[in-house]
Parts: sequence; structure tokens; C-alpha cells
Amino acid sequence: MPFDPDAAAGPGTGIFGLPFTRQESRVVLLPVPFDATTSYRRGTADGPAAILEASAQVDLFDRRFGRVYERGIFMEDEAIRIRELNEAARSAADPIIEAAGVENMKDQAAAAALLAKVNGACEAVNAWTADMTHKVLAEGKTPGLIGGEHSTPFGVIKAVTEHFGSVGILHIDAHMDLRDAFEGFAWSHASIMHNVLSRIPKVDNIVQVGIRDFGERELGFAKEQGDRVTVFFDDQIHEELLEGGKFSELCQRIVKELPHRVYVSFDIDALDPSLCPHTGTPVPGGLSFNQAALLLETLRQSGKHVVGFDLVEVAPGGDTEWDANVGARVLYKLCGLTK
Ligand SMILES: [Mn+2]
Repeated sequence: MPFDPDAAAGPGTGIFGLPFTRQESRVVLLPVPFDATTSYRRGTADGPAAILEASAQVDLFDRRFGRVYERGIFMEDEAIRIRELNEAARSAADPIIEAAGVENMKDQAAAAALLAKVNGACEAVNAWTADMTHKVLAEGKTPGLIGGEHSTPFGVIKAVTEHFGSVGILHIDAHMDLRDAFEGFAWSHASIMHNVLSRIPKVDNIVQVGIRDFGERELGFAKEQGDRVTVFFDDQIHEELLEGGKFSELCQRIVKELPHRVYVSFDIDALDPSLCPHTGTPVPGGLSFNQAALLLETLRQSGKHVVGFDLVEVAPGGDTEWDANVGARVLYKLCGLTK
């Protein structure tokens, strides 16, 4: 039977109910079920599976993005290796998180051994995602990572810079994620952009949007980076809008800060927490779904080349599939940014 984009998703079909093989697809999604450094509330390791399930409900024609599915979108199976790394890293991380950081632990030798285990697991995840991304890029396809916590896309960002050269990052998040390690974890979810800025010189700049929860040291680090970090704070955005500013103009200003090649890192907690109630570190305020959609569409219309993306921190919870439902719809628009 020919594929009918308006029909209900059939059993055994792929992400968004699509029939495509990897070979037929221009977008390849990598699920990374890893959440070992999440300090407040875990659960994002189950994000990819929940998004896959909820994605069957997404209508394939998007009024803004059109026939996104025509690119072919394929989601890889979860790698058992990542689940194993997560289990090992979680049990090593637990006593550290309980003590609120490695420096508060009584037995410092034991603490150092646990920390080495967690950091080692994170490095293995980074190596795996970089390797997988290089394979996707070598086939001329676009990679999209589905987390998992926000530590997971480091390898993808590294690989896209190795493949394409310099890129800018559109970082949509409630948090700056600029901590120099958090609770001792070098690869913490709260440190992803610190690691990107300090370890990947080919990242030209990061443009952060939706930021509303950060430490003073993070702010200092952002300032030290000069032009390399531009922050559109959530309260500033909303103040401007309350005073009659236009969100469409704001989107233009945001996108203008980015170079031609762009990587998009979308932390679901950038959105209003009513749209992601079970995410790891929810914060009041945030972007509405339509604001996020308009920002992504502005990027698409700019003609810039989106070389890859991630969607992280989506966590299913309770007896509702709401978080994954929202996540799947954001994911579809992210796929719509690609060539
Ligand atoms: Mn984040």
C-alpha cells in the first residue's frame, strides 16, 4: 500500500509513523537514553522511547514547515551500550548527588573513584555519539540527537565541527549550562555549553534564548567569552513583549547573531513548564510553544544551514504522555529545519 501521510500511523512503522529506512532518509535520529548526572529529578533516559511512541500522533503536514516527512526521517534503535553506561554511571553518581557534590563526601578516596566512573561513562557516551554522528555525516545526512539529559550532545557538536568547520549554536534553554563541572561531574548536564566553549574551538558562538536560571559565575563566564556568547534572557524577552515589542522582530535579532552554519540545541525546559512538567529541572516562565515554533521558523527562513540538532531533557512522567507529546512536536519542527 502506498504511504498516505494523512492516515493513522500503522503498527511497526518508524518515528512519526513513517515508513522510511535509514538509507531512504536524510535525517537520522540518535536516541541517547542517558541521565546519570541529573541532579534534581531523573527520567530523561526514557525520553527517546516516549517521544517515539508519542510521535505517531503528530500530523505530518505542518502549516509552517510543510511536508517535513518528505526528507525521510529515521530513528535508530536505542543502543544497549548506552543503557549499560547509564546504569553504571547512575549508581556511581547517586552517593555524590546525595551528598550534594563530591567535595562534601567524607571518604575522599572513595569519592574520587566514583567520580572517575561517572566521568568515564560520560566520555564513553561522547565518543559513541561522535562516532555515530560522523557516520551520518559521511552519508550526507543530518544528525539529530534525542536525549537524555543535556550532557549527551557534546559528541555530536564536536563531530559536526570536525566535518563542516566552524558553526554557531542556537541554544534554547532555561539554563545557561555554563558551569565548570557541577557536583564534581566534568560532563554534567549543567556544564554542556562550558565544555563546548572550552573544548571545541570551532564553535564560533552560542546564542542562548529563554535563559532564566543561572549562577553568577556562569554569568561571569559568559561575559569573559565576549562576542562568543549572546544571551537573550527570558525576563528581558517578556518585558519587551509586555511593553509592546514584537516577537517576530526579536526572532530576527536572535537569528542575526548566528553564522551561516548553525547547530540547534533545544532543551525542552526552555518552554513554559506546563509543556514539560516532568523535565529534570523545570523553571517557571519560559517560551510558549508558538514562540518556539516562530523562532525555529525564523531560522529556517533565514536560509542558514542547520547542520544538526538535539532535543534533550524530555522526561515522561506519571500516567501522562504529555511531555513526550510536546517533545515529538518540537522534534518534528527541528527536523523541518534541515535540508
Ligand atoms: Mn540544558
